[in-house]
Amino acid sequence: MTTNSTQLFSADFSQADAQSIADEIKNETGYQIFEQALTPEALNGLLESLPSEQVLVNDNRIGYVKAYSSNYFSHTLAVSRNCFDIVTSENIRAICRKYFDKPFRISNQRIYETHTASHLPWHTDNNLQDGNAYKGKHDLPGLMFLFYLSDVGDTNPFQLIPFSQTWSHQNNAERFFKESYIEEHYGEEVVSVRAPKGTLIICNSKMIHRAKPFNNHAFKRLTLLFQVDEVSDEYAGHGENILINTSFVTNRDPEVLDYLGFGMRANYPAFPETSVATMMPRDMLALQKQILPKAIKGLTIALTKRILPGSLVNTIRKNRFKVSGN
Ligand SMILES: O=C(O)CCC(=O)C(=O)O
Ligand SMILES: [Fe+2]
Repeated sequence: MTTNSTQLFSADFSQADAQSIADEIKNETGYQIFEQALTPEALNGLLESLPSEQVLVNDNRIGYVKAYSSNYFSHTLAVSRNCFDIVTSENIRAICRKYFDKPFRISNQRIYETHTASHLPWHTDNNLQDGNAYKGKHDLPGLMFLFYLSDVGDTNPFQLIPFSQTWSHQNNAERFFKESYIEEHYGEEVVSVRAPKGTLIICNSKMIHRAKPFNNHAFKRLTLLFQVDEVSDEYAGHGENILINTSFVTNRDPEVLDYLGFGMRANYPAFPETSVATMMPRDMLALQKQILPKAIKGLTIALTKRILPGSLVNTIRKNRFKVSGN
């Protein structure tokens, strides 16, 4: 239950045995799928809690960023109570508890929209970084949780290769797998997850997966993804900076705080790295339209203050004070 007493998960997922899920992911196929694991209320609540896709400039709120064709909302736990409740839920942590033999923590989380132009090739998620840059693979146990927030059919399903967590290390020198190699050797085994929104996919982080490439500029898939990795001295600082709204942390059980990474180093910046330079021309144009009226207002005020004599500005201020009383 959340603070609003919304039932987060379907009976199917709530009642599933955490040990069996952990065993399947660790020792068997490497993944589990729960169709519509989120209840419609939880899904709608989550969608409503997301900020608008407007890019924020000199604004203290936290919103989406644009990395070329894709939109990312990288600080879900700072903004959305609904995301926080899902990510820290007892059901999710129970699976982690059974899966990990050692301490574990969230190493990243985000909501994003896939786009036809940004294709991520076959890969695993047991990655190390040096700042923003990919540095190589690690061998720590890890879990990847992915919730579809859009209905997914033949266009852009998440794809995985069952059991690939047992042999993916053979390619550890490379970040990605060659399309032709996967197609030739494992083409028949690929599982494409066509499923309604609210569906949860849990994978071993060493499993080979990708978002199936697609060619439809109008299609967008909204997804919540987070990853939980074992904590290890060898890779101290492994994980992204995570911002959290402190008012969400109503359960201060040490297990929850450790899981969120309180007091632990996190050396990676939030993904993805963006600036105005990673915006597409149409987004830059939309941004100009958004900020131009405010920029003109700000400039007019600044100019007026410069032109008018100081005594007159003070008189106007005093009169405003009298009228508004503040
Ligand atoms: O959204 C997807 O289908 C996969 C995303 C993914 O694998 C990743 O971001 O590492
Ligand atoms: Fe991935």
